[in-house]
Amino acid sequence: MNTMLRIAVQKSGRLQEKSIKLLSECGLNFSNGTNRLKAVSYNFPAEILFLRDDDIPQYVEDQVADIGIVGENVYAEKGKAVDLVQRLNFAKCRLSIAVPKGTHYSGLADLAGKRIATTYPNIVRKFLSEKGISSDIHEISGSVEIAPGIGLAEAICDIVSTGSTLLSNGLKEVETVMKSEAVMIANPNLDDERQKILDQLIFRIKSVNTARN
Ligand code: PRT
Ligand code: ZN
Repeated sequence: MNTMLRIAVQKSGRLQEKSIKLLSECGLNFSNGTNRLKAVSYNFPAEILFLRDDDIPQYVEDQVADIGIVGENVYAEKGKAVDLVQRLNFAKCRLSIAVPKGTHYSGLADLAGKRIATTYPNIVRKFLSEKGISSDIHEISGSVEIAPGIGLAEAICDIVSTGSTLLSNGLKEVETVMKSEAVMIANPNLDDERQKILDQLIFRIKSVNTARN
């Protein structure tokens, strides 16, 4: 059996298409079935595993996959024992705190003791504690932007791209917690053969990104 690098890619969603596109620009050809669990490249020693983005850091830590492509926000939130090996220059966004438009806001101190709804409790907790602010963080799994409107929280922390979701929910962005883009993560204990394949792939990604800019 020849060694193959197992690459975890989002099964469907905002990262899926561009992740596949990047790999194919790197010259990896493989059966491109998004409904399948995996696809094997026939001209590069790699196979792609299609997974939910939230699960990818754990699978990479557990060596079910060797590397993966996720949003930096997911990498940071999960805090798994994986390395960020390459920034990928797509899916750019930011994780921001927002409050209802009519709320007076003069700085982070205003968030002390307030309820903040988010899908990213670990990132938010760390951000606020580094600033010496103690808030009440409510983890919710979706539709974070409606939380203030239904009386669940005074503020939210969510992914922002154009800002139109905040606007249409009557919210204003008041703090940027982190900037994010798609990143490649890797298990820190790859064997020599897999490490060599990864080095080759990263070399190609860098060439693709240089050609683009
Ligand atoms: O099903 P699965 O769990 O795999 O996917 P998912 O639904 O968790 O993730 P998905 O596909 O929505 O996003 C994957 C990654 O794309 C995120 O982790 C981010 O790193 C990145 N990304 C880039 C975004 C956005 N832009 C984005 N705009 N992720 C989410 N959004 C959402 C945001 O949550 C909010 O609801 O879009 C809305 C805000 O967009 P604007 O343009 O209105 O500001
Ligand atoms: Zn997800």
